[in-house]
Amino acid sequence: MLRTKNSKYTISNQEFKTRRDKVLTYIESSGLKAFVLSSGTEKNYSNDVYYPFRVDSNFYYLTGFTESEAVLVLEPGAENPVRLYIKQADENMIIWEGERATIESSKETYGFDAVYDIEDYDDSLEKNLESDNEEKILKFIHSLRAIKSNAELDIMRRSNEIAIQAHSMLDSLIEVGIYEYELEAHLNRAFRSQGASGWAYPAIVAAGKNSCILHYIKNDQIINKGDLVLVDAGAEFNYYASDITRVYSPQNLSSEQQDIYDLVLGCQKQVIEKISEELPMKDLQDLAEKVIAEGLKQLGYIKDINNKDELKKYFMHGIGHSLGIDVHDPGLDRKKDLLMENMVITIEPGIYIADKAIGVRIEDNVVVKKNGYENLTEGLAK
Ligand SMILES: [Mn+2]
Repeated sequence: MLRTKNSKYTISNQEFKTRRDKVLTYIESSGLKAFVLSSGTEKNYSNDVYYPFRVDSNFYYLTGFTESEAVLVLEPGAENPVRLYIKQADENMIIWEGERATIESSKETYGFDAVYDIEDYDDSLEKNLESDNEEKILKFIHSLRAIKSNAELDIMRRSNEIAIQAHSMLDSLIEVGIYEYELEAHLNRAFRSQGASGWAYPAIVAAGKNSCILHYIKNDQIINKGDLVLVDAGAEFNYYASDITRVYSPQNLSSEQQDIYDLVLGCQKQVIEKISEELPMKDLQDLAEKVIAEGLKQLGYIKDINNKDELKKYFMHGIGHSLGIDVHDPGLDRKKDLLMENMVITIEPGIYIADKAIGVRIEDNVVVKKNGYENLTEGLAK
């Protein structure tokens, strides 16, 4: 039943083609020559073991092709403007690793103008391209990636559903004496068993003082009585990330913990309510900083609500970021860009009081709409 459900979340070959056409038009109208992009190479883990391959995000966005050591060339003036070079499997590779795409299958499936073996790739074109121009084209691709299509939004809704289901069981699993990695193991099992490829980023399961380490991923400590446990974990489903943070505890919160929790949650709700097309992303940051500064002053943690240095000791990161094929998706400059319809952003205020081992961050994934928003993480209690 689950497999049937997941199989309807796909991006059509026509959509991938439309994206390439937009980039071809951009290259041509900007007077540039061509764009060359690699799908990436297998990365060594140790000795003869390799990490599972994950295709380059821009390459995936333009092709839907997910194998390693392929090269895409977009060259508007050429006889074949869209060319793909792929590494085909020889007999020995088929025995050890299985089939790979072939020239025939790739031409048929993806609609490129021409597909060749990577052995026939000649890098003289690539060598003559100016890196500044390639940067410009990349920036254009990022601007496309920032605005999600309906098909992408469907996939991101599903990615959130999977992560919500994974998080929603943590309340009943958490108890004093278990280890952080036990919750991590549950999350990874829940992602994979629902058809996600796995995590979108290594899960942060941070108990007690670890909750104040922003990118804590060791996850090897015991959960003690009185600990808050900050869990920042999302799935990657069909190449799209979810990115959700909740705070759990094996018992009721102390009044000190509760005060901080309520402040972060109140802030998050206010920020989300403000989301709408054409609002500068920076306004959301300013609002979050204002609400948290006022709250921290009331609770006696800071003296001056206008002193940014004082505030930064407790709230030192951005209110959110673009989300998509990458968990920190490109294409949205948080300092100067306006929110646009169908951008997907995270809203994740946090307060970290290291000497009291209180770290609270609450993070939802939200689609920007013309006059408001759609919260993809609505289904998860907070
Ligand atoms: Mn995030």
